[in-house]
Amino acid sequence: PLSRSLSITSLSGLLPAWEDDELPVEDLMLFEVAWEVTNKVGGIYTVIQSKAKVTVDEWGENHYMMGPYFEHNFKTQVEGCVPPNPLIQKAMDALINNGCQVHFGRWLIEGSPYVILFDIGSAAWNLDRWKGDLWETCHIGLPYHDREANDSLILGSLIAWFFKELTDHLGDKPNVISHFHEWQAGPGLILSRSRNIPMATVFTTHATLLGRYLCAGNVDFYNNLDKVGDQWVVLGAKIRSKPIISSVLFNSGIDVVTPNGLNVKKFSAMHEFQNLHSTNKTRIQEFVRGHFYGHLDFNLDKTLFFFIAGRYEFSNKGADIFLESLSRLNYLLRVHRNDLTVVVFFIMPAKTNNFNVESLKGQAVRKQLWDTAHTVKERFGKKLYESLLTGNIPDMNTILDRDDLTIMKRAIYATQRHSLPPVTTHNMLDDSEDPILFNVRRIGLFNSRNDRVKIIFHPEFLSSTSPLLPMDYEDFVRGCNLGVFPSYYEPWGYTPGECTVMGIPSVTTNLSGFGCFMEEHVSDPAAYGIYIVDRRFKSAEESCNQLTQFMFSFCQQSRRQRIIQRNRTERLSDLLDWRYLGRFYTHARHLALSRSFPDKYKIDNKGPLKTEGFRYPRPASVPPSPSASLHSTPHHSDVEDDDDEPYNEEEEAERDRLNIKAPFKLGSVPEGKKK
Ligand code: G6P
Ligand code: 1S3
Repeated sequence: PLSRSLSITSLSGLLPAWEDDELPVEDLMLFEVAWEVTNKVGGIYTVIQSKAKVTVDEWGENHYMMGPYFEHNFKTQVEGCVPPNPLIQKAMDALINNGCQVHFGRWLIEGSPYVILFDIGSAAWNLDRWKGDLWETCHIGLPYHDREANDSLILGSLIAWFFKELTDHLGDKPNVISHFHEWQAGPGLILSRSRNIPMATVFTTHATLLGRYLCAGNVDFYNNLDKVGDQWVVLGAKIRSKPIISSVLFNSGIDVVTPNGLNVKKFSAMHEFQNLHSTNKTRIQEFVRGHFYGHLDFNLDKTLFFFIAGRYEFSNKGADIFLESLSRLNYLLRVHRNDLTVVVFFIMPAKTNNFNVESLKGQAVRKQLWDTAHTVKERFGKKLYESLLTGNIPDMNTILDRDDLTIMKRAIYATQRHSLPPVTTHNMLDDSEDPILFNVRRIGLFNSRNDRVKIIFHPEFLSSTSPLLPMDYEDFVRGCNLGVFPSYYEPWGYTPGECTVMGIPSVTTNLSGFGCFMEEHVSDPAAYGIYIVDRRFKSAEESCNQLTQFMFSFCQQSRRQRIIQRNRTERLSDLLDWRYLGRFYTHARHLALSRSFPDKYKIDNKGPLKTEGFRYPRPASVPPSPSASLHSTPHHSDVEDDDDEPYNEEEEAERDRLNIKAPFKLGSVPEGKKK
């Protein structure tokens, strides 16, 4: 019989009543198929890569990931080897002997999973034949020019071929279960099923094309969900094959909702993450010193760093309401004569023509000032030393001679600039049409002296090898004060989750899976540094005001309050740990096996998953603010740094901890069989 496919969507959801029976993984082989295996494109890479460890812990040598082969990715991320299981080698050989290239190795990430990677180019000559197969099987026609859809068909055909070869030689055992992620892996699933390959299958979607396209347009998506069917037809004509592949996959409905987890790192010293915040913040401050050279009339010790990052979908990711709210925040900080400055980073990749000269010059000027200070310091030190050797305190009025003063004056003159610090760090290919720049011009936030909110648009993902801002994303996030992700279309949204596990507060929305998940499981998310903007039931104007309020009240916190809040934020990490959230995937696999091989695999809980109903209570140690609208944040102070107050971070953390009953028992998660 045809194996029945499971559909899962990455929205937040209910927690399963956990079954104790573990799968006999020694009698099974698990394959996980995704376009983003060893291939970073977006959020799905994070799912696959971060989940690898818990999956390998459970499945050991019987777990394989499959995806496209790209030479650069293979060379930089994979250690090639021979498959230890001869059946895998045999199935690969069947393809290789027919002129296709298939590569095997260990992906060098935590858990070191095995990967089987298929070279799309080497099999492209089969494309027409495989298009014919797809048409005959399920009447999906792929347009000639659609590279993405064509590539996914080649990958899918190779994978279905591999599974056919593998299962033909398996006999009764082991049983195969394959898990396909997103529509790019869809053809592999469709073809496997149409060829009656005896295996259990799971399909996970991470975002729908329909949602992406409609939300990015001018459609009031969430209030017109009943009309989505019509839009599907309209879009089907526009983007053709992809929605059809998706609709074939969605036909069987949703069985399990799988919240996205992370591989949570726990430091042995409780406040190590606070120290990391401090060191990385210093690195960001250095960059800012260069970027704003000649205009550094704000106090870096009273400067907060906010950021937004992700795929450049301007309105889906909420960059539109973020900019609008920043303009309002700027106004509020100015009228309240607040001496705080907020530097906001937009990290969203756009088409560029490398860094711009002004940004590079800024860093060069900063470096030159540093070198000058160093030279003068050396000369000063030498003279001081010689003077002390002769038993004299030098005359401080003359210890710096004319040459020293000249060097210093020349360095200061070099910092003069006749333009404002640039908003963008790169030369944009589409400067006039770019939505962020267009809106920055509209609201007039040009990094002028009077503005309390400064903007830096870095239209490229961060890298530690960048000559401009040499930091990787993780270090950058750790150094910031607040991540702002006011998404409109966001099935899950990893960015605020990543902030949380690093102890950095963030803004999310009740239209994102992450925001809904937090709303469900944390009594007062804002107290833990998770600010949820209502974009579901409020107008855009009201959402903007709410976001502005969140940011403004964040700006009013003292340093001590920010530290307390970071401690709390970090405490939510357990909730996002794959060791816990991996259960949903395990449950989906149980369900798929029980449906495909009912004689061998049984599951008690066949119905929809049930919530365990836990909630993190409000933290008890710091009294809430009298203001109802701000009840969640630690109480505000007019003083930026009330460091004189006796304060013991460890005690504070312990007090909160005692108030929180463990929401779930991590011990109840099967550790898996380590092979
Ligand atoms: C960490 C460090 C402190 C530092 C603080 C800055 O907590 O341990 O030494 O003062 O970060 O916090 P802020 O919110 O001002 O970036
Ligand atoms: C998608 O990636 P995105 O940023 O295009 O998949 C992610 C992983 O499931 C999800 O977190 C995100 O909301 C989706 O949008």
